[in-house]
Amino acid sequence: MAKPIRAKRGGTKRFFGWSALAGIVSAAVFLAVAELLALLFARGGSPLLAVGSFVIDIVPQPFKEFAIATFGEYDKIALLVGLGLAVLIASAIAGVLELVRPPLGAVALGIAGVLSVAAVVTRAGATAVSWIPSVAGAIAGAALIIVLGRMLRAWRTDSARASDAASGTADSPASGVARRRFLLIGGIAAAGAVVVGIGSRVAGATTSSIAAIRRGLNLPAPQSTVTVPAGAELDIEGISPLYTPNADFYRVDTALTVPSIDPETWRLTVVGMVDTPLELTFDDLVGMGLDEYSVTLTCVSNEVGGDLVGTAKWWGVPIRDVLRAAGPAAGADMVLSRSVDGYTASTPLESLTNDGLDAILAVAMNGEPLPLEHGFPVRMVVPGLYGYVSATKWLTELKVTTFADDEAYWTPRGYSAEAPIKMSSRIDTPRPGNPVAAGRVPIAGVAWAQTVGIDRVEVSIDDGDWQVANLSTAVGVDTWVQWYVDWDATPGTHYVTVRAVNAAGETQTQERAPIAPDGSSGWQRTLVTVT
Ligand SMILES: Nc1nc2c(c(=O)[nH]1)N[C@H]1C(S)=C(S)[C@@H](COP(=O)(O)O)O[C@H]1N2
Ligand SMILES: [Mo]
Repeated sequence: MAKPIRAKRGGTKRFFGWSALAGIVSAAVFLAVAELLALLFARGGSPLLAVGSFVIDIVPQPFKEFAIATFGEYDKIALLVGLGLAVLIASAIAGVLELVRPPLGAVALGIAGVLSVAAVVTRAGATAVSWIPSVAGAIAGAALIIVLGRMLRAWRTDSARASDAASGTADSPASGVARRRFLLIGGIAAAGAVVVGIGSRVAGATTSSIAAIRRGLNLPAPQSTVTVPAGAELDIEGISPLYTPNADFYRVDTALTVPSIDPETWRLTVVGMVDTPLELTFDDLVGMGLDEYSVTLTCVSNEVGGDLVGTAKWWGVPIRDVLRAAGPAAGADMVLSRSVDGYTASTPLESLTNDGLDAILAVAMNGEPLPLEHGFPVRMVVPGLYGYVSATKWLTELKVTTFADDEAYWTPRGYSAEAPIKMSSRIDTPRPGNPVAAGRVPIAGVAWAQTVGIDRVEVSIDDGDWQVANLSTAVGVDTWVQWYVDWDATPGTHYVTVRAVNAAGETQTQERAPIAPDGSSGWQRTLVTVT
């Protein structure tokens, strides 16, 4: 008769499920212990964040572009969810291994501990104690998986005995003891891990103290402010505002958590090929006198027609003044700027020392201290260069060096070491997929050619003649301009194409280029439906 064997098989399957759960609970205890210790005394020792940051640094470029294109601003959340799923699956497998081949499950958790130590100690800002949370977490997780594995095997033995005796009936009273123990210990561990882990992560992630310091920060008024001429801002529904509100300003960076920096302890060091290495405090910097600058920032990842571009009024100090005090040595041609999170950018020295170019150390954005996610307390802003080679947020060091000797974060990852912003124009309205009613319809948008200025914007409807658009009055060459044409829209579908001409008389290139290695190009052409 086959019945007892079938019953046994079914029982084994059930234990696979319990063992997978035991693995997941053990991994949760690993992470919870590590998060708690990281919160208490080893900031930056969080294995989940360190491994996440490590993954961000090593994933191939096309994958990163896919992530940004698919998840946009939520790319980091998507990464954490993906990482969480991977941890879930791996820990379930570890649990099953511990059931069938002890102590392989514990070994797997040990390996996870080694990997997270490796990720933690190689992060920028790692300290002598950063490894402790990962090691302690791995020990706790491995101990638990061994204990739960033993209890589970005891339960299985009991239940097999019982089923031999009673031919497939449920667990005997004897097996109830092992089962209850397993469920009790596992349940307590699971609940504890959830409470401690989530509590520590939330507490660790709150930057409320720095947010409060930022709110209480009183910056001196700038010595000069930007004059916005009459006619600089057009009143057209759907066009980008001249100045992008901070809350709407695009954000691009590799930081999984926003660095929390107290301006009191912030220091900027100027090192490398200089006569006099410098160290500046926040007060030193602000004490040099702030001025207001209007600059349009652009990301190299901005596709034609894309929204990774924005304009703000920045308060800051010219970088040339700081560099002059340090005295760059002959032969230097690059400044490698470094963020507290280890991110680096390579900016041509000439772009930072040139008297005609307002490269600044910025401390305020649109009249308030830099928002935390935009680089509080100090970032760079350099007109005319894509953000990844110039706009280092959470700035902490300027190293005067050469392109031959030093390499920035994105250089070995498929992007050019030097990257001036390509002139571009964008249609803000009408938008594809938003049909408009026939009649007078404004076609409007923005165009930018930082350091040179926009001379003209031209629009073509259905590949007809180029019409010259009306321009807003320019604030300056580093700020985008708004443009519009009045269109007598007739029912049907129409193509609208835009191109710009800069103040040097050059026409925006029609040639399509992808964002890597040094920025997209081509004319935006959209399909508009008129009803
Ligand atoms: N520390 C740090 N600074 C950084 C980056 C980064 O990843 N880390 N990204 C750069 C890139 S690619 C761009 S486009 C700008 C974006 O600045 P924003 O997020 O304030 O718009 O910041 C630059 N500064
Ligand atoms: Mo960027």
